[in-house]
Amino acid sequence: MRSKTDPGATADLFADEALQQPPGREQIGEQSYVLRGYALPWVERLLPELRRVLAQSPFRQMVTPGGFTMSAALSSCGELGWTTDPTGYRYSAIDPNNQQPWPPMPEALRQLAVMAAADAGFEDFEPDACLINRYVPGAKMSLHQDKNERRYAAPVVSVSLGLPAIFLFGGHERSDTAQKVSLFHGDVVVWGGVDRLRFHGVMPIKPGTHPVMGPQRINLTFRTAG
Ligand code: MD3
Ligand code: FE
Repeated sequence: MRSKTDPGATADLFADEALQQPPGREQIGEQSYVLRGYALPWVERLLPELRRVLAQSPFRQMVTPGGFTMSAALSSCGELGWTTDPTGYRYSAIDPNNQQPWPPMPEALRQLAVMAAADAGFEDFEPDACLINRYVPGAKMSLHQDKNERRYAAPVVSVSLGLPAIFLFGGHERSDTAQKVSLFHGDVVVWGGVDRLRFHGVMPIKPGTHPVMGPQRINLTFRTAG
């Protein structure tokens, strides 16, 4: 080990960091990483599972407590799913559309999320909720914080499928300028630690048709909500 007084220490610090960042991993925050193309080898296994989940709990457009219909449509799988009603947003074990539990989280989805979290430095991720957002061209998600999860120590893992999106990654205040990060089919992003409560959103999806997913973007976000 070198000491801080070693004149080579600074250069080597950067060299070590470079070695810890395999190509394809981009750091976008202190504890946030884009894993480019990470989900690509999983897509063929994910899509039939996703189809099963959506047959049981189809996409629906939610109305915010303020009365606005969200442009992204939403479903969930796992022990907990995301719902809105006139009293507010919350996680629920029951899908209000059919009064049944949400579909179980398919094992392939869970494994992908746990592996991605570990590769980004978050061991022992135990997701109990997977939110599934569907964006058609023009759909967006305004800047917001995700604050309804019980514990913020756990990271959030997101998987992007289909049309590209420009992700907005802001700061801890709504007014902080947001950096723009392009997300493509197969990209996985892991957010955790000090970045967990940063404002974020998605710019309106540009018109197009993805060769595998068609004219849409689907985003899976895995969380420990309960
Ligand atoms: C960053 N979804 O569902 S990825 C959401 O692409 C959501 O569908 C976006 O924001 C999408 O809430 C963005 C997921 C994401 C989720 C939670 C985060 C990014 C995050 C929490 C902190 C920082
Ligand atoms: Fe969010």
